[in-house]
Amino acid sequence: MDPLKQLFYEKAQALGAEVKALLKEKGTAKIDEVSLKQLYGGARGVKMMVWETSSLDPHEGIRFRGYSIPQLRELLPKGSGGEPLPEGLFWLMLVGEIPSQEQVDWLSAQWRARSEVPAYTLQMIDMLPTDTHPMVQFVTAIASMANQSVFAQRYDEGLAKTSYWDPFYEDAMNLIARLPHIAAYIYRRSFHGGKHIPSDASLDWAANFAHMLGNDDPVFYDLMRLYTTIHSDHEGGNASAHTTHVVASTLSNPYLAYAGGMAALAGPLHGLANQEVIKWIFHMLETLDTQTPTKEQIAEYVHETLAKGQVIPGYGHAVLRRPDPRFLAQKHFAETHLKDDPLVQVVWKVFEVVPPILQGLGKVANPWPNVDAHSGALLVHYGITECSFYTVLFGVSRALGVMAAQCWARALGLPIERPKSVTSQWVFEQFG
Ligand code: CMX
Repeated sequence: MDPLKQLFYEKAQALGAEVKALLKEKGTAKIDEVSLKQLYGGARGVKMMVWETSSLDPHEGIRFRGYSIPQLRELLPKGSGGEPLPEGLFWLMLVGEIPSQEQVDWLSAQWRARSEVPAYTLQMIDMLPTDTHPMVQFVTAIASMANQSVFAQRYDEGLAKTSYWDPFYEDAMNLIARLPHIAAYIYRRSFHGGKHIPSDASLDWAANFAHMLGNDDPVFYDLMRLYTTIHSDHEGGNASAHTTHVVASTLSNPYLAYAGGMAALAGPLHGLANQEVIKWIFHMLETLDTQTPTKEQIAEYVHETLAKGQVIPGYGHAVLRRPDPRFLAQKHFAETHLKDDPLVQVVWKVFEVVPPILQGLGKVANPWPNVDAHSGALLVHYGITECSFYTVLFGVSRALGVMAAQCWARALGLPIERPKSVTSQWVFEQFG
């Protein structure tokens, strides 16, 4: 058994035994209540699932195994430019320990060794029209790999419930290893005439991804390390994580579960917002006929967007009640590396203008920017200008969190998810 798998097995055995004992003693203890508002309001805040890898506080933002993003930027093993290696975050999410440099090097090598994408998957991508949205290509490619699922194969052969976690871990590792290759393939075929760039075995997972996209600037390597670290996980209730969780709970294989999660990420209220933000900014600049709009001009454009009954993309959040630390991490990166970039400066001006306007509407729970408000401007600076690809980048990163979390779900033997629904007729009979 590989060292990470062995460590995970030991941790999972220990927690599994503790949970079993707790459930035996206090299994009927109440942890939450559900209001009518929550019933009709997307179950906001209802505590109804276990997610081991990260936890989201409305005011502090995301913590991965208890560590904030600034702490991770300090403590995780780093790439050449000083940003954390996503390999380290995956290790931390899976086993709850900050890994050593040697351990992340081992993981980089593992993912390199597992990275070969089936030829038929690439051929299948090539069958799609080149103007197919990159997220559609991505979901299709991921689902196509399901017939290589170790989990599905072992399940067919007859797998004991206590062993579900083992082949799930194998699929998770293979899937994560392949994703940058699939994403880069989609990018190069969609936007660079199919001129693909071979992988560089000397690079870590995120730097190699940057390389295959077509930019070998070491600062871009570092951006991709940071980007894939901060987008990886946002506890379990967000749409892409929760969808992956529900699908995996049926014991559908990890590829299909993650493809389901990516279909959820592709919605404009979730991951597609990173595409929408940059489209909205470019449309604003075109409408105003300037690359350096004043705050007054931006405010006017924001009011126009709201008057059309549309949302301001990149602002608001279902849980957060302050500027997203993932936005702030990207802002910090931009302040260090590209503070004079005109588009970045527009993003910062929008950050000054939008919150008071949204606050003034009196109904927006969180007027602050989320993760998607900043990423596009950074990507444009490094030549990734094709915004329909942005959600694929988010998706590659999200695999780290949801796959680690689902390894835990299988190890803890979490059952098929099946909450109770009610009809409006039932609601009125009770409360009308
Ligand atoms: N612009 C304008 N109005 C907004 C708004 C925004 N950015 N954010 C929320 N509102 C509105 C809602 O549409 C809702 O209006 P109605 O009552 O008229 O329907 C009202 O404010 C209350 O909504 P909320 O409780 O503040 O927000 P929700 O929890 O329902 O939704 C979210 C959260 C993210 C979907 C919402 O803020 C939004 O649509 N933001 C813009 C899209 C976006 O950036 N999504 C990315 C989120 C991060 C991610 O998952 O990647």
